[in-house]
Amino acid sequence: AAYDYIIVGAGPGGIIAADRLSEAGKKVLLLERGGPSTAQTGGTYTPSWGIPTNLTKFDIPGAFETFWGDANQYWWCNGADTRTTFLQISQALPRCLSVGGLSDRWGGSVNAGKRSSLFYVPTHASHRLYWYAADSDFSLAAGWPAGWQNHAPYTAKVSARLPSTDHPSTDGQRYLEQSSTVMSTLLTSQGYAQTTINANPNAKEHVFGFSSYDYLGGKRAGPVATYLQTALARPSLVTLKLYTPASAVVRTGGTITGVQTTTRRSGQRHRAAQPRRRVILSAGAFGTSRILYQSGIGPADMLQVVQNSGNAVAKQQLPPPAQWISLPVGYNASDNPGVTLVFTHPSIDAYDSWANAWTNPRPADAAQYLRNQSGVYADASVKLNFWRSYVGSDKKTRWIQGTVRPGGVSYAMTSQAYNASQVFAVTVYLSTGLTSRGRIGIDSTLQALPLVQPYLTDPVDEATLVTAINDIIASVKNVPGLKLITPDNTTTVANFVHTYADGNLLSNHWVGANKIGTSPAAAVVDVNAKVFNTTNLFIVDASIIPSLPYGNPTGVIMSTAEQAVAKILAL
Ligand code: 6FA
Repeated sequence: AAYDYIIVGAGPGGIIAADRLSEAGKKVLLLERGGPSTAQTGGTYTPSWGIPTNLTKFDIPGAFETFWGDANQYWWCNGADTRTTFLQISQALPRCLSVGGLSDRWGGSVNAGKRSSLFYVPTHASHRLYWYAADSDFSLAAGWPAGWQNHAPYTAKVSARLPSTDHPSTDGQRYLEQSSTVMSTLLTSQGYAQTTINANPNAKEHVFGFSSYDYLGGKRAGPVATYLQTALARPSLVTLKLYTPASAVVRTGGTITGVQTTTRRSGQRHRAAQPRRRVILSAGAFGTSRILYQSGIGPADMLQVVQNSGNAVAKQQLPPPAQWISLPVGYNASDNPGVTLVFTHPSIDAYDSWANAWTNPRPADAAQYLRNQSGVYADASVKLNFWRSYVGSDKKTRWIQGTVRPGGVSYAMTSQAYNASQVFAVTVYLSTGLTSRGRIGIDSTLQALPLVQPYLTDPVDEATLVTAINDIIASVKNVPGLKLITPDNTTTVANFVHTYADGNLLSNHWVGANKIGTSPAAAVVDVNAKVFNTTNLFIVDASIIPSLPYGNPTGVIMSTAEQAVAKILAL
C-alpha cells in the first residue's frame, strides 16, 4: 500500500504524529514493535482481585510500583526485537533486558551491586507524572533553535486533548497524603509556597504542589486513551501494525523510499515509494538512534559497528560507505540524575512499600477501586513535587525537582534501626540547566546502550545536587518527629552522592541524542525536525529535545510533537 507517512514507534511522539497527520487527511502507517497494554488496546493482564474486568495492570495507577517485582514479566522485551510487549512501550529503550536488572530497581538493597541502567518499560507502566511545558522548556537558552519559542498554542493543544489532574480519584478526594503533608511542612519552613503546578507552568522557583498525572476517570490514560483513539477512528487513513519492529530505512542517497521491518518470520519492506512521501522516526532516544545507525546515518564508528557485526541482514541493509551520512547521532544524550533520601515520620502509612499492592491488596482499597475507580488505587505513588533553582560556581543556573512518595524501603541504605511502616522517600533530581551529557550507541550485537553515561560528569552538577540535598536535610529539625535514615550518619552527603551508582541515578528521561539545531555539525535534525542531508526523513520523539525540561518530560515531548507535525505539514 502507498502511504503518505510511515511512522516508526507508537510512543507519545509517534501517536501524536499519527493523529495530527491523519487529521490533516494524510495516509499513515504506524509501526510498533510492542503489543497491547491497557484494556482499551486489547490488553488482558487483570488483577486476580478484579474478577473479569476491563482494568488491566496498565489501567490501574496504584499498580505502578508493583511492575518491578511482578512474576509475570511478559511485557519485557525478549532482546531480539522479534517478539515484544506492548503498545507504547515507553522510554527510549536501550535494549531489552532480562528481569534481574529490573527487580533490582525496587526490590533489593540499592547498594547491593549496580542496578542495570537499561530498562525496557511500557509507557503505561510508568507513573506518568505530567507537566505542561513552561516557556523555558523551549527557550534558546535550552538549546532550541529560533522558531520554536512560541510553544503556547501547541502546549494548549496538548492540555486540551489530555488535561492533567492532581486528584485522579473519581470522588475528587486525595488518598495516602501523609508524606505530602510532612514534606509540605519542611518545604514551607524553607520559604517554598504551595501552588497548583500546571496552573502556572512558568513558576518553578521555591514551589511545591500535589503531583499531576495524565489520568482520566481514575485510570491511566495518556496519548493512548486520547490521541491514539482519534487516530484509529480514521481507519481509511491510519493503519497500526503491532509486533512490527523496524530495523532500518531504505534509501537512495538522502531520499528514503521505505522502511525495513523484521517480523518473527521474515524481513519485510514497507514502502513509501514516492519522493514526496515521508518517514518519521518516533522510536525514542535509543530506538531511533539504532535505526539511524542501521540506515548508515551517524558517526562513522557506529556505522562500522553495523558493518562489522555478525548480523548478516543488518550488514546487507547498510548502504556502502560512500553513501553514509555523517551526523552526531547519539551525542548530547541527557537524563535527570536523581538521588533518593529516605525518611520516617510517625504519621506515615508506608503502604507496605507497595509490596502487596498487586497480589494481595488491602481489601477495602481494592473494593473501592473496583466499584468506581476511586481511592488509593486511582493514584500512583508520588504525592508531591517541588522545584527551586541554584546558581553554581560556574555562574550557571540549575534547577532541582523533588518527588515525594510513601514507601521506599528498597532505598534505605542505613546502619540505623527504623520503622519500615513509617518510611517515605524523596528523590531529588537535577533538571533544567544540568550540563552533564552522555552518548548513546550500539554494541556488536546491535543493541542500543549508553556508551557514555550522562550522570554528573560535570562536577558543578554534582555540587549542585549536594547543596540541594544538604538544604533539605538542614530543615529536618523543623518538622517534629521527622527522621532521616538515608543517608545515615556514617557518610557525608558529598560522599553519598559521589558514590551513588549511575544505575541508581538514572530516571529514564532520555532526551537529546538526535537534537534539533541549525547545523549538521552539531545537530541531527533541522528546525523542521528533518534529518540533515535527507529529503524526507524526520524525527518526532524525545531525542530531538536538546536539553531536559523542568519536570518529567512527557508533557514537553507531546508539545514538541504537536509543533513538529505542524512544521512538517507546512513544508
Ligand atoms: N515520563 C514522564 O513524563 N512522567 C513519568 O512519570 C515517567 N515515568 C517513567 C517511568 O516510571 C519509567 C519506568 C520509564 C521507563 C520512563 C518514564 N518516563 C516518564 C519517561 C517517558 O516514558 C519517556 O520520556 C517517553 O515515553 C518518551 O517518548 P518517545 O515518544 O520519545 O519514545 P517512547 O520510548 O515512549 O516510544 C517509542 C516507541 O517506539 C515505543 O513504543 C517502542 O516500543 C517503539 N519502538 C522502538 N524501537 C522500535 C523499532 N525498531 N520498531 C518499531 N517500534 C519501535
